[in-house]
Amino acid sequence: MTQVRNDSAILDAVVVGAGFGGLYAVKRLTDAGFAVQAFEAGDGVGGTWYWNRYPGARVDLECWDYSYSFSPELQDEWDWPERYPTSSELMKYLNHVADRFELRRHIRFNTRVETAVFDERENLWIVTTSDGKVTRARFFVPATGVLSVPKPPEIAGLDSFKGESYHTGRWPHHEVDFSNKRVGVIGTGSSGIQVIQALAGQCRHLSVFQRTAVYVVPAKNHPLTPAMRARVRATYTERRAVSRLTRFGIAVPFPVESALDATPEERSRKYENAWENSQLLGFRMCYGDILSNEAANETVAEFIRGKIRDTVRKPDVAEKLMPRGFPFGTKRPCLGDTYYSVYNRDDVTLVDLKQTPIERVVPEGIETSEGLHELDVLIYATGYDALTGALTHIDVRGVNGRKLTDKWASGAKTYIGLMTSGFPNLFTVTGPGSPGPLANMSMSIEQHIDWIAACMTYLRNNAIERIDAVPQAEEDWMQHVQDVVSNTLYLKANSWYIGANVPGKPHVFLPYLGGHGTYRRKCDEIAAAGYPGFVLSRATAREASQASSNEAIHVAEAGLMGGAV
Ligand code: NA7
Repeated sequence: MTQVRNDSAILDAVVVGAGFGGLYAVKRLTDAGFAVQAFEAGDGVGGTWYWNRYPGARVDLECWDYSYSFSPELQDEWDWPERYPTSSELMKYLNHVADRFELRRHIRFNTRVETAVFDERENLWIVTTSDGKVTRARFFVPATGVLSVPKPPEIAGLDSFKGESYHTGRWPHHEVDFSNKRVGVIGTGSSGIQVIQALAGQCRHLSVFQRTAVYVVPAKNHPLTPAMRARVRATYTERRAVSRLTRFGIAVPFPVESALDATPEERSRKYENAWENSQLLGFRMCYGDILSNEAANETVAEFIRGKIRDTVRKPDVAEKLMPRGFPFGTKRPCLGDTYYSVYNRDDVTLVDLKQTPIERVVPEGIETSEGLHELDVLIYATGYDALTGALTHIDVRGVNGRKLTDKWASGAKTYIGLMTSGFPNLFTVTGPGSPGPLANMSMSIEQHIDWIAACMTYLRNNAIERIDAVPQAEEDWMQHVQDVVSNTLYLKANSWYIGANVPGKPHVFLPYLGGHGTYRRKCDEIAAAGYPGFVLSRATAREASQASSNEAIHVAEAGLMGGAV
């Protein structure tokens, strides 16, 4: 493989994106001696955090877990100021990473990847970008993120609004002035909950348009002192090692006890403790069956409804804020220290769209079935075309010119969340079929990229030019993904995990719920066994046509699918 880097040369890999995934891919692959070109649509690094700069934006995992583990020096030198870093703090961190490891020279900014076509004769990906250039590389590694293509609301009249409007996932890079303005927020997922808390009291009036009430648990965010940082650093290595083997990729063991075996008093004590000392996974970690038994789940749901009743002074508003109709945890719970109390303010109105649906956006604001809500600023916190959107927005074509969008028309399929058959040498990062968003994302990203780098090294060392997933191995893996989720309550919610938030998107549960640790072990076993479930080929198709057949090294059956967790 050549090490030369220019547009006409053949590179080892094209990476897409310069967020957590893209930066680590550049670092890991160049360290392994590969020639890499990354492309990033934005004018800087940051990925999700580059685009999500709305007021209140911050990560919902603790900084200790949501950060790179590959460099002990980086871990030691970076001082997080708060338990849950803001988007601007995460941007500082990722810029520091890019500088410290000299990654920018491998990244072309302001450049969007438009097409990626697999050349079967040469076993190369031909990548065209928005600057009109063509790049050829052996491997294509789209680290495009799980939540990077914003989903607009399907509401009539969006363009008619005469005020300012913003999507949380494409927030402008200039300061937005809300003072003395009437602001409307559509959407009450994690982004909406954060922006609502940040804007309440900072504008003339805030109207929240809620379609589905969600479970919001306290963030208990706080500044970090040097002593707190020192305590974590004293056992950081062990903490990371434990995290790598757990279900969610954080160092908290998953319990086995049932909520239903505990007395109401015991449960109440445990839930009060989770409420007071919460983190995102706190309630899910109280008992082993919160995510698998409806009655157990309802004990948490009712506890949180009780907290809403206690906090929100107007009973009719409290009632509207109570999540019902889907189990706790099956849509991502949100974090918020002041969310419910926001509704005690006179300058905040909750509009329940279940009772009074939006009819259209009009120049003056939003018209619901009960009348006009006049607005100066409209914020769409309406989510993303998650998991597949970023990849299907690139025109990707594999063997026989087949489009990825056609292959995934009835649901995305991958083998172990890393390759999709018929698209050789394309590695997905935290994509469908991997634990992705249902585990610590930064740890999932490192695990994926480490696996990909090791695989590419193996191929290089064995003079193998092409790797593809075996279709049956992929079918078996996706069946396993469905079997695991069917033992849980996750299918009872219309979540973005299942594609239910995007009209017309096939309803298939895409993340692998077997747990980060189990998944990591499966991936490692497959690599150690010489990549069963993949077909590896040494000669190019061109050489093969001369030599009468492509020298396939093996087509192994996966055989590692059993043992759901
Ligand atoms: P989410 O979690 O997908 O939330 C989107 C919200 O927008 C949700 O409340 C939706 O209601 C609402 N929505 C979407 N379309 C509409 C329309 N047309 N009308 C009214 N309301 C609508 O996205 P977020 O950005 O908040 O969070 C994404 C992830 O980022 C989150 O899970 C964390 O992992 C971080 P619905 O529930 O569909 O009724």
